[in-house]
Amino acid sequence: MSGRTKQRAAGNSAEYLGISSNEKILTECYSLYTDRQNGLLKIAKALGLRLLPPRKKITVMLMGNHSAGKSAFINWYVEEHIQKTGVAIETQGFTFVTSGRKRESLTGNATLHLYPHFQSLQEITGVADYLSTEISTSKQKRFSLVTFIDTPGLVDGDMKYEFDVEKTLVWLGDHVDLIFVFFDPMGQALCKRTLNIVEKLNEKNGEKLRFYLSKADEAGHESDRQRVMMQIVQELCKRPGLNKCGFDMPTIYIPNPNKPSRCVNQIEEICKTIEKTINLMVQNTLNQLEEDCQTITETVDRKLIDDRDQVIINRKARIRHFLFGSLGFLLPLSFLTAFIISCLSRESLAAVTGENMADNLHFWASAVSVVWTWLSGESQLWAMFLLVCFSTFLILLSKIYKGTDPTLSKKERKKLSEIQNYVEDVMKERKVHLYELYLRQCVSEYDFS
Ligand SMILES: Nc1nc2c(ncn2[C@@H]2O[C@H](COP(=O)(O)OP(=O)(O)O)[C@@H](O)[C@H]2O)c(=O)[nH]1
Ligand SMILES: [Mg+2]
Repeated sequence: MSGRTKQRAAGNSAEYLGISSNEKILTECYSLYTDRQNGLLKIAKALGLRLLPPRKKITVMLMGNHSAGKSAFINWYVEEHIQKTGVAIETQGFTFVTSGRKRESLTGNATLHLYPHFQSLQEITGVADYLSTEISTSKQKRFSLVTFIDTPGLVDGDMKYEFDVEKTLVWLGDHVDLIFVFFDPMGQALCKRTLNIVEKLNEKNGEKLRFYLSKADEAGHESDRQRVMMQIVQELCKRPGLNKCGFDMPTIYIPNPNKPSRCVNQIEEICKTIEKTINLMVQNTLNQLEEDCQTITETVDRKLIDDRDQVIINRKARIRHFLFGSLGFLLPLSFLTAFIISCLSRESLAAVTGENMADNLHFWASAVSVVWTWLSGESQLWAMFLLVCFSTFLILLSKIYKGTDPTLSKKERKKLSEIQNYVEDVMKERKVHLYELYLRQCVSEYDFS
């Protein structure tokens, strides 16, 4: 193998590794969460936690003037003619272009089923009838990890939509990973509507925005292109919300073998931006997995500690309940017995309880009756009243300690410990494996680039 071929083969294997690694990591992460038996979502739900499953793809929204080349770019990236293109053909609604097992076109409601979190978009702007999805089996570039949203071309003037296009685009801006704004060198480049929306998007999602001068091969000579670009940048800078200047605006065009152009084509920059965002998502997904495992372990720890504390509280409460309760009953009972015993002769008592016991009981009974005779008639009534009150108070006190909070059964504690062990051992091992896979891919990308 020649040096060059070897290099290409290595590059291809890195490429292959890149695709399969990121895809593999995301798919495995997804199944770690959604597994029906031991998935993190199921575990978390049982613990009263709410976790979200990781995403499997990034979402890229394309916006810009009518005929700026948005649909043509998607077709180029996917390497399949999915979206209709043409100056006269207007993309009326929002089309999600995503990869799947079968070539299919879905309507608005099916799209909302596929992307349930867009349901609130429908509630805000009533856009459902203008949503659609194109599923393609293409595996070109990084398409298996990207969903594109093709948006209606914007034009100034009276063009009326049945739904609020601006609101929809701004709402989507919050929910996508990247926003590509295409400016074409033709007349429409400085459409006010586009600039207004870009300004609004920049308020909250400035870091997602990327600007491109599309159809650069149609911009004439280099000097014309520079002039168009200057004009666009100046127009952008005029907007108070966008006054950051120093706009980076790669020039791109769809390569056409029948119409070679000498113009510099930076379309690969877009691919690199997509690639970087995918890598970032993979990293975030792995970090989130780590964080979620940690949350689960900590929740189980807290539950077990709280339960141990509750067992001690319950035990103390039960002892108090028993002590106050028995004292509340025994106190009046012992005085009553003393009076009964004092009425009995010592011999008849001895016959029932034995000599020793009879002595003790008789001593107790005579002590009580001596104290009783010391009291005057009214004081005896008071003493009885106080005795009843005191024993009622003790019984009420014991009732307060009756209610104990439930604690975990032995089986439940065992189950919690099992969950913890599973998350700490099994998940950790898979997590480490996935991190390794990701790092290996990064190193190989670095090595072969
Ligand atoms: N020369 C040239 N034509 C392009 C390029 N991209 C798109 N077009 C053409 O421009 C027209 C409008 O493109 P389209 O993708 O439908 O624009 P959209 O309205 O932004 O979706 C079509 O006829 C495309 O073939 C490009 O990079 N170079
Ligand atoms: Mg279009």
